[in-house]
Amino acid sequence: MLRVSAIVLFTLSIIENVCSNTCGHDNCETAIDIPLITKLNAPLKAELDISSLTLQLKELVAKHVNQSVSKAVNDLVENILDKTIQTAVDRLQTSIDNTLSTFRQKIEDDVEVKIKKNHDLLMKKQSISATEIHSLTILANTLGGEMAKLKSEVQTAIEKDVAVGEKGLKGDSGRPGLDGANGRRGEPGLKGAHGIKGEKGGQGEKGSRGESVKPLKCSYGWVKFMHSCYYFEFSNKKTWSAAKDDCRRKGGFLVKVDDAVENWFLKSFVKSNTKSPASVWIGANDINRESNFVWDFDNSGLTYTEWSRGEPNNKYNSEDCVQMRNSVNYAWNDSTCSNAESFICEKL
Ligand SMILES: [Ca+2]
Ligand SMILES: [Ca+2]
Ligand SMILES: [Ca+2]
Repeated sequence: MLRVSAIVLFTLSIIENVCSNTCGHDNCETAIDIPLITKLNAPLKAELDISSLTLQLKELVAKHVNQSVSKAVNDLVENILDKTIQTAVDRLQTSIDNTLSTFRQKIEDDVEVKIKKNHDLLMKKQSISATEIHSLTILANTLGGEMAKLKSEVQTAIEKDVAVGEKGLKGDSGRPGLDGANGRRGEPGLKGAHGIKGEKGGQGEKGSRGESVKPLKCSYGWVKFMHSCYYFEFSNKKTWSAAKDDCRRKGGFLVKVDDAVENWFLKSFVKSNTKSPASVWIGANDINRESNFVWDFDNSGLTYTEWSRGEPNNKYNSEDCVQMRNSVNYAWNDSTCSNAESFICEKL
């Protein structure tokens, strides 16, 4: 607007100068009335381009109007756009908040359910461990169920054990041979009393039999069967060597399977466990000399075995430790000592 005013004033000054130079007092009767310039007494001269001036003024006014209208329209559009965008942003934010809230709630619910589930599992596991040991101890001591099927095998093994004991006593003298017969009676009397009576005979040899009937108590976590306590480690799998060390730390040794009865008991216990380990280390190994299997406990050879079919095969020339394997009904297999497996400790 200031610019327009300046142009008009400038134009007026030009016109006034022109008129003052060309129009005398008598010649100014023909002066025209120029719009926007009311007191201009200028003659109509070709040099004064009024139409051009008017056109310029119109253009200026039109330009100004256009700018104003354009700005107003732009402001209006921007305002509408701002409101529209803000509304959209608000809706989006609300939607995101709702989604996040729902998602967070779902995660919290899931976590709570999982925590409860883990807790239940833990309680169940603890419950299983206690009841399991109890029931299996009863199973072992009563020799029920499967024991009936293996009764003849048990009897044969027991007789074999007794026979071996008698031979040892006979070594002393002829007379002790008779005493050896007494030893047979002592065997069913594992309950204790008969063994002690044997000592009254005054013979040192019989004293050793007294030891065999010492009442055996097993520590917590150990399972008693016959003359040994057993610790079944199914949770912490270890290499054969680490398992051996762990058994020694516990005051025992990696189990030595002396006969079919002990083998049957160990297999029955492992099979009845809910974890059903894929394999379980026992103390037999041929680490020192290939194919010469011995028990780690006393370095004695294997008098009883239950090798699985085709075993021991020393596969890849790297199998020196013996395990019971689930896939073959826990029959024995030589395997790689560095594998981490469950294992069984024995304590006398
Ligand atoms: Ca044993
Ligand atoms: Ca081997
Ligand atoms: Ca093998």
